[in-house]
Amino acid sequence: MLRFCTAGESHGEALIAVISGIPAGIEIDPEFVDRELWRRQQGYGRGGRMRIERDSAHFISGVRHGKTIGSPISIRIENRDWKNWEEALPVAAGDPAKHKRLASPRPGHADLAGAIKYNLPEARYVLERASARESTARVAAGAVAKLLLKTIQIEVLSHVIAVGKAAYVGSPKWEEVELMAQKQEVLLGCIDSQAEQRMKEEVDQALRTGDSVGGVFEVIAHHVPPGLGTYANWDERLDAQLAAAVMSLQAVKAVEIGRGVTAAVSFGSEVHDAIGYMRGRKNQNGGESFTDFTRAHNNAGGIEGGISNGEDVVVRGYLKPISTLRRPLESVDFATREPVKAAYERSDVCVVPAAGVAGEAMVALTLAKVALEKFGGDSAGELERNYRNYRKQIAEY
Ligand code: EPS
Repeated sequence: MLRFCTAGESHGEALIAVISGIPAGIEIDPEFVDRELWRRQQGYGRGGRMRIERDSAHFISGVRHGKTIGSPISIRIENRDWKNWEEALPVAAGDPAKHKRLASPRPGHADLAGAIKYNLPEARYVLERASARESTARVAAGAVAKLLLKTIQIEVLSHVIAVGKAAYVGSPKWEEVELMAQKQEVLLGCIDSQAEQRMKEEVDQALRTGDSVGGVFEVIAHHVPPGLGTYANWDERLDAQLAAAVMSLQAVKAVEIGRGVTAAVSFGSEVHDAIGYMRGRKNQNGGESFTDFTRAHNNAGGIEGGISNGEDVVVRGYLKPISTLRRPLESVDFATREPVKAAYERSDVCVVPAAGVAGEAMVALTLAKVALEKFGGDSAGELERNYRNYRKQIAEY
């Protein structure tokens, strides 16, 4: 069973990811993992922290001679900023005079609810763990999941479809999303440069006014075979698992599968993906198609009845604007209970492309889990063999 967890705080010594249940023999390319971490650091509107960090994955266990060995994989990512916080946030008791309080909670952040819940006098420890810095560890774990999925030909990428009110309308080709992921310079991660410029203007406005801006990313999982997940039990539905995984990301407030939102306000005839049959299709395009069944479009986002249907799986994450504002909202001082402005140290203004990369990680980890449940295998060879046999079975259907 694939499981993973993360540990670490935003300004602590390091972030940690532990992943277990990955079969032996999966090739681990550290450059690929670091490239994923780099992608998460990009985007127009990031704050000062991204100029400090050079996120890089240090594998501690579970990988030997470049391949997984079946035991739990642990990864450490250094926080370079730790050296600036060591005295303010020591593991030992330290000097209380050096403690940096977060004196007034930020509306929208975990600060107030977390401080009440953990019975803390202020919110420093809350923000340390609630911060989206934690998504770094998820991206490292997700990179391992992506390398596993590669053995069964599944790829996972994202692109940005909205920043504030600026939106991209359309359905990109997989190749366009692939090209986007290869770029060495990331603006806002939109495949349409005109829409991207409008997105940049939204960020510029937030920068000018001391505000922040949210948006929507779309994760696409390409070449997912039909049959992952099941309607048999509520918690085994693929859409439910993906929704929970993406919703768990910091600042995500809504998740959509395919065209779920517009489907709710459309007639059935406008929504459902009509089924066709094209004899020989699966043999004509180099093994890209799983069966000879065809679909008019993919409004279902590759999932029907909680099961993947062989079309690309499409999951959208809707991000609220970052809750740290340079021109802060009203709040209350933790100590005096007097009205004050919410705390501000430094912050990102827009994180939509970075959140998309974290979304890819969560989708990849979820697909890796359900793929291992479906195909099983303690080694890469066994997994591939089981996958090939299944492909043969569904091709003959
Ligand atoms: C983040 C690092 C953090 C935050 C951000 C995500 O760095 P710092 O707090 O040192 O500036 O900028 O977290 C938030 C947006 C948040 O609200 O907590 C990162 O590595 O992505």
